[in-house]
Amino acid sequence: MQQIDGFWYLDSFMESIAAFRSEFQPRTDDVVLLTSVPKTGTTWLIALCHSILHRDDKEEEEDSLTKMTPHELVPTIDMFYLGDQVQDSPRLLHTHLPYSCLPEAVRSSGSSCKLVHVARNPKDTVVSMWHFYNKIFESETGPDVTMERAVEGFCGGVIPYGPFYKHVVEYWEESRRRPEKVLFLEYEELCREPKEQVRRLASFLRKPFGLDEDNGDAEVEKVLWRSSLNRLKELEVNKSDEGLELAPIIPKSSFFRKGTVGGWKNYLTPQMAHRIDLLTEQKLQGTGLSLDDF
Ligand code: PAP
Repeated sequence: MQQIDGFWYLDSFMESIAAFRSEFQPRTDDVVLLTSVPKTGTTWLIALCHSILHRDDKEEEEDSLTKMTPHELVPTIDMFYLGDQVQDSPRLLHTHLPYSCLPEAVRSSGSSCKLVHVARNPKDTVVSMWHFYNKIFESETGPDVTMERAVEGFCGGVIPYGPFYKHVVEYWEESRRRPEKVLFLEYEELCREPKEQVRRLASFLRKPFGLDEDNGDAEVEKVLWRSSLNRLKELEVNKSDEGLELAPIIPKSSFFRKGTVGGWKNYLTPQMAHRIDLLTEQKLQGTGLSLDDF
């Protein structure tokens, strides 16, 4: 990895990241850029936003989630920058870049280019990351990366697009400064109160649900079901161990696992958990953000 402006990036994406940062131009009133640290809820956020924005489309278009894996429907634009994307408005794009490293045109574009960030509690994020990288680099002798090493890297800030805390806090603070531009969601809140959070997300995307119990709630439920982990992980397109077209090393199935809150308890020792908790407290002190699990 290489460190630039305080953040770590995988060598293989450096060229694409540089092109995205220097060339990308948001279109007036049409870009929604989803942002996340890896393994904090990207796939869920993509599916939710896609389902919200396309819920009035004809059935076959609406359910493109059954035909394409979420990461192919909405590619991570900094990793695979192919120039100005041909997409209908509102364009839905995703990036793992931290706020301070986004293209200047995005940061200065006011609320026409909206950003939605999803954050997750750090312990489940580490464990999810550990599973993901070990799935990609599976070896016959067991995990290549031990949990000790994963926690060490995480706490030292040396993860792709890390340090984790600096990344999350940048979006959190920007969402407080400019709530009309940046919406900050938390994985745990989405799990705890999905209907309220999805309504919040839809309003932010300028596609609010009706307030009536019959239609409004039924629509919300439908979006939640379409985007649910249980449904997505059973779809043929997502079960495949075939790689993504733009990144053949990453199996499509690797984005879907347990999706639990607090699953870290099965993997982290009390010492590891304590170390992460102390760091979380220290790094989030005074920010008003807590990133708790439950
Ligand atoms: P990415 O950043 O590489 O795209 P991302 O989607 O952020 O990965 O994270 C994957 C996690 O989200 C996995 O969590 P786990 O390892 O703790 O299980 C995955 O199971 C979970 N996930 C994927 N899709 C959904 C979904 N539709 N709803 C809830 N959680 C999901």
